[in-house]
Amino acid sequence: MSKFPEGFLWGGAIAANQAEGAYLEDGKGLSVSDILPVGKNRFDDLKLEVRDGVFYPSHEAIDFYHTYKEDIALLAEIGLKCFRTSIAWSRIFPNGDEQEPNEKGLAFYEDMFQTLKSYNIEPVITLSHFETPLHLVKAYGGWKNRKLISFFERYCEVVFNRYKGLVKYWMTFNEINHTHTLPLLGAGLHIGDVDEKEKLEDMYHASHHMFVASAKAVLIGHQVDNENQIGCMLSLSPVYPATCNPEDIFAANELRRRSLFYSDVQLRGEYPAYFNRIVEEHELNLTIPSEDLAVIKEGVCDYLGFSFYRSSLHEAGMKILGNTGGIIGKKNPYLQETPWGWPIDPLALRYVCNELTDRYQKPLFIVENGIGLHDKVVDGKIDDRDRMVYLKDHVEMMAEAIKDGCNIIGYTWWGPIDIVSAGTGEMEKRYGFIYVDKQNDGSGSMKRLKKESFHYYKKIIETNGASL
Ligand code: BGP
Repeated sequence: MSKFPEGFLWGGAIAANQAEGAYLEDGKGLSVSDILPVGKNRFDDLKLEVRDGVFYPSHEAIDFYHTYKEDIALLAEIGLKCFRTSIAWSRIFPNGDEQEPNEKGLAFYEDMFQTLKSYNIEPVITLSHFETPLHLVKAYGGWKNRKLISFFERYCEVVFNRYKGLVKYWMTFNEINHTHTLPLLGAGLHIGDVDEKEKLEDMYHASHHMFVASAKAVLIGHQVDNENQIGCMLSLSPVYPATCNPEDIFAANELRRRSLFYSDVQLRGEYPAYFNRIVEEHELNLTIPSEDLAVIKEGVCDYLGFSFYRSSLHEAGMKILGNTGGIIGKKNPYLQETPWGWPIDPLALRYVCNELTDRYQKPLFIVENGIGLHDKVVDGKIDDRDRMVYLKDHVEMMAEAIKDGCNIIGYTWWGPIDIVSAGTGEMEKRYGFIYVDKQNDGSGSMKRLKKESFHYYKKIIETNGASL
């Protein structure tokens, strides 16, 4: 018997910038993701422009901009109930600060959402998935500038109205807690050579403006259509203390709070008490007007969307500026790792669902979970057993969390079709149930091929999680 509620949203998730390609087509402007080159050091030595002679696999990606109809037809064969993607903000407002939107961009997403609906697939849409228009970074300094609030508001008004009746599930900022760990992607911040205090001030101003923008999005979204469900989205792989030394336990919890700070504000509608101490200890000068606090209070998110891939291990004294998103910490001897060194820890999914339910009593939406592997085509087939095991183990833990009392409304596997990796910019880190013949150097036929896991996920969905 299935342990999953009727109507559970089984799905898959991608982001516009990692799949669509066509990075300048039909009037699209550059976003922060478009200027990141390939390679694991892609976040070092950032230049705010596309550079000659540098290879950007994401500029073509898997060409989803042109192939979405065929790709959605394939995804529909799996039986997805929902599909998460983002709207590339710079397709709608190429520079981010215009008054009038780009019709071609709006029409593209309208057709994509209609295509999804024609298969009874519910679109789940992220308003900004590492996709701040680059112009807003260069001309305004990114989200540390409060002018971005009104630009985002205008963007939200336009898309909520245009897609009324087509889209019900929304999320404001993807992994908003990456404001600290990946400032350019998370908050359009190009951190130069400044001291720690200034860095923190920029980051906390940026997150504050994003909180206000997110709250305004919730208010506008509800006003346009009271059916709209608008969530926040965080990277929430749990943090364990490295030992039972109370110092490590305390340090791990402190680090955890730096991440949960974001959902504390977006779900409780106020800054947590522990924030005062952060401000005092770093002697931060922050401008947080009381009118903003009223907006944050009113625009509380409807649900908590989060990504979960692994757990991390933390000990006292580990130097971390900011929060946990993206941090792996010490090696955990009890866990196996993916080829990219990410600890595999399904039980941690149950752990984190319980932690979040206890803290917020809000619906949870697991909007990213998956494993990057080196998939090899042998005799026209791809045997991706490790992906099936990962999927099975995580779905099992999700079922346990539901039995524990967590209200989990859906699960979207990250990258149901291979896409470009956010961390490395490469194709080789594949998450898909559908293989795309495109290689790191840009070669490949772009053909799609079902992996073994395609059939496995289909069976899980067909049986509403009963057959694992
Ligand atoms: C999350 C991002 C995604 C994504 C995923 C996997 O942090 O929201 O955009 O790609 O992680 O990471 P990677 O692509 O680096 O393997």
